[in-house]
Amino acid sequence: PREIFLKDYKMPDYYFDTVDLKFPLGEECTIVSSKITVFPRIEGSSPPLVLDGQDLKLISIQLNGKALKENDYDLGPRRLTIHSPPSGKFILEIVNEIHPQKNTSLKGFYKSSGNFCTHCEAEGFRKITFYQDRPDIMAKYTCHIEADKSLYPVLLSNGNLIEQGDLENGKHYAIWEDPYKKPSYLFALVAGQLQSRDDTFITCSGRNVALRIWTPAEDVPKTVHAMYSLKAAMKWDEDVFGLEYDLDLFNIVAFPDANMGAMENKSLNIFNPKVVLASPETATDADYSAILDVIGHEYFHNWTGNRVTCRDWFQLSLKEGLTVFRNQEFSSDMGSRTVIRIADVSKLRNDQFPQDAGPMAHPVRPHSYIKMDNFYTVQVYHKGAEVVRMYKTLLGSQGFRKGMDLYFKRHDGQAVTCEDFFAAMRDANDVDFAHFLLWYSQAGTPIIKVNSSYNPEAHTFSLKISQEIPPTPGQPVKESMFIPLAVGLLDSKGKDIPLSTIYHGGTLQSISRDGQPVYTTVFRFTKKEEEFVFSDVFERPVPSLLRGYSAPVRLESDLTDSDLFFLLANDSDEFNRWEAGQILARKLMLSLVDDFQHNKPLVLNKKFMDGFKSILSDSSLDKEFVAKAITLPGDGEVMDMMEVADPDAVHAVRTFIWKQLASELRAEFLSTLKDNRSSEEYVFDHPNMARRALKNIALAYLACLEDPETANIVLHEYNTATNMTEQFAALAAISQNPGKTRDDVLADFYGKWQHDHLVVNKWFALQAVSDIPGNVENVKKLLTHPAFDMRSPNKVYSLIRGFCGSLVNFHAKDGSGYKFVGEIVLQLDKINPQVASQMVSAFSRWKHYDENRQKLAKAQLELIMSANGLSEDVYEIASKSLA
Ligand code: BAL
Ligand code: ZN
Repeated sequence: PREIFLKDYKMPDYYFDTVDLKFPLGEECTIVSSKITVFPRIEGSSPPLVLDGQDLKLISIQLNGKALKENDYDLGPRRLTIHSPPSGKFILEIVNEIHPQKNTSLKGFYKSSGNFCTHCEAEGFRKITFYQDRPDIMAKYTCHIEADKSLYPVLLSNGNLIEQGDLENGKHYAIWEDPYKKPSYLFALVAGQLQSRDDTFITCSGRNVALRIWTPAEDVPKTVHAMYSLKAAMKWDEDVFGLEYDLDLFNIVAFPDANMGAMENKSLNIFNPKVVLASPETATDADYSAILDVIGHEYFHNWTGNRVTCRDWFQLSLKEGLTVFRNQEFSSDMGSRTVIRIADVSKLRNDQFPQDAGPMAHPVRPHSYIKMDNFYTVQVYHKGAEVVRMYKTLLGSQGFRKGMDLYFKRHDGQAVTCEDFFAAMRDANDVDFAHFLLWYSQAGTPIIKVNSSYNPEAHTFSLKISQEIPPTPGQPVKESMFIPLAVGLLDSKGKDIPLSTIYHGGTLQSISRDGQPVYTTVFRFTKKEEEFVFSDVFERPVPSLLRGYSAPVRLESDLTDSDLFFLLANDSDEFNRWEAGQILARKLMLSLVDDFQHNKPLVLNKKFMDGFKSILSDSSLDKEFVAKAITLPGDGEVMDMMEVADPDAVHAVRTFIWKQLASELRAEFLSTLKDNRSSEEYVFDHPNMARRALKNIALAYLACLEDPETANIVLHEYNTATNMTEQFAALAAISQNPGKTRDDVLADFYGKWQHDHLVVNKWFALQAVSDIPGNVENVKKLLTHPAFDMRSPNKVYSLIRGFCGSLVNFHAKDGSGYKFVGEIVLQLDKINPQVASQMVSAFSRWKHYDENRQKLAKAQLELIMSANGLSEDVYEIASKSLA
């Protein structure tokens, strides 16, 4: 397989102006015709024109109406090279054959559940027709679709519907025209039996936009929340960024089988139904929140991704990091900002930090790839979003908005780079922070160490800060990064101290602005070591460091446990209140892991229990915040902090703490449960979600006690739940404990919901991730369950990826979990390489485990590598993991 490098980027020799596509949809195959207006980048030049094409049968090529002969071009497995195109502008017409019915990769054009659909990002358009399939080729498209009217009554593509009508033999046609230039990855076509929920949105300039959400007829009632989310997103983008929708129609299609969660094709977003369909009976609060988030995300791409797109795929974070940041802000404005921030940071710690410390570590802008699909990663998306967040932290809301405005002013209609975004931020604010660009090129999570000291005579408080960025593949030595470090100081009563001045670099600088007190300041920490000294501090303060998680770093400080308990009780920065509790919990878990490994009895620190109890009983706190604060750090996060990851110890310690807390605080959990029941109808709003979150976590704690009283209570909750959030939480709570009740309730749940594939996927996932010993056998059985289908990514994600999340069973000492997943990867690779490669990623950090597990996991990776006909997708992850 060929590796592609950022440093080798070259501008294309040719640009495309207009593209007319024809799709007469057939039951055996589809004959695609394209007519493209081509012009050379350098006038008068006529180098060979190289087109991408994969799994296509070429039928004919014409240039300016003249058919090409066989020796006028070369056709390889991945490329079509036309040797001597005419000079100047010319028309290229190509006809080729494709087989959507046989396309199980779900890339390009495919048919599933009776309907046709496309997915082109990143490089899927080349599986539809021959094209310069790269994002810096932006053209205006028309799309002419013909199909049997009864089988495919709905025919959709990008832009505006300009013509439609009936044809002979029961066929009909539709012609779509997209007035905006776009790269091929945003092309979309959907044909099938669908019905829509229709609504309208009036834009800030008074235009009426028709909104349609398409699903199979029976699912239309479940699109109310998606429509609400879309309208909220459209309004938010106008209010916050001044960005108005630019066409008169916006379509969303929920399509059952897709590799990704959703796709932002211009004016025809295609979604996994999981992030469109919801009803109180079938979807949880988490599903409702995900729908808001993802509908927002895809809609926001209309400007950040579609109107301004990426020059090449290395720049993916230009659109994804920025758009994740935008949907995070949207969800924060629609719900609880602190809770959203906590969830986003937890994701970084559990998923992104481990990846950035392993063999697949890569910068936010990768330097190379074999298969671009492998780089839709947490680094590009979520660390990328943190990079965008840092611009805002450094420039302030207004400065950030000025930068965004300049970005669109300069680059609307263009394919650009991360430097262009940076330059817009810099120029709009007239600031000099070139050093900041290292965030795009250096991989690895910086480690920041902070030591503080108070001088009571001089009334100064000093923070000595150092940074270190660990080596990552291909980057043994790193330069110091530009880190915005938000800091506040608390006095002995727990109140914020007004910050007036600091000494930095030998000079005294003012912090206060316009005479207003400032309680949080943002240091620009750029060197390997620096000292920041606050003046006029009249008592020893407790510093609140990295407020709001102002940079994606690992922070190590000299804060004592009593400082952390103090911050947990008092910090005005709510995120840092949660953070203080998490630091304490991480310390506790790691020290108990050590005890477990040395066969010492496990004892729960009383101060921790008391702190935990006071949070649980503090009725002044937001309930969802409390639910987050009494949730222990995730397994990924804890294992990532260990020299040698020990899944058995982490599992044992988590179970121990969980049970200890449940038995000591049984009364508190019972009253939390009782106080947070409600007989009201389901409402998706923050107070109700917060109430349910707190009730459900109390239930989970109580269930682990396994005594008859709590077992009955949990079963009662399951039986009386009137919405999926509470029903599924009760099911999950019961499923912790093996036995007849668990088996009965799981069977009952399936019996109730077998007609609803999204709910059945939850049922698969819950069983897959179970830590009940020997669960691999149950998961193997589920592979043959009538509801399971290896061709459906959602099912694979639920059952196989779910299983990879089990500490006990995926990492079973006898290697049974690794062997099971290794075998599945090889089966799956023949069906859908993109999904298979995601499963291989579960092995990536094999070197982080003990010798026995290393041997077992390595053997599976080697077996995978030795398979015949391995896809590039799986090859890339497996070979990089072994390197
Ligand atoms: N562009 C791929 C799907 C998404 O991130 O929106
Ligand atoms: Zn996106």
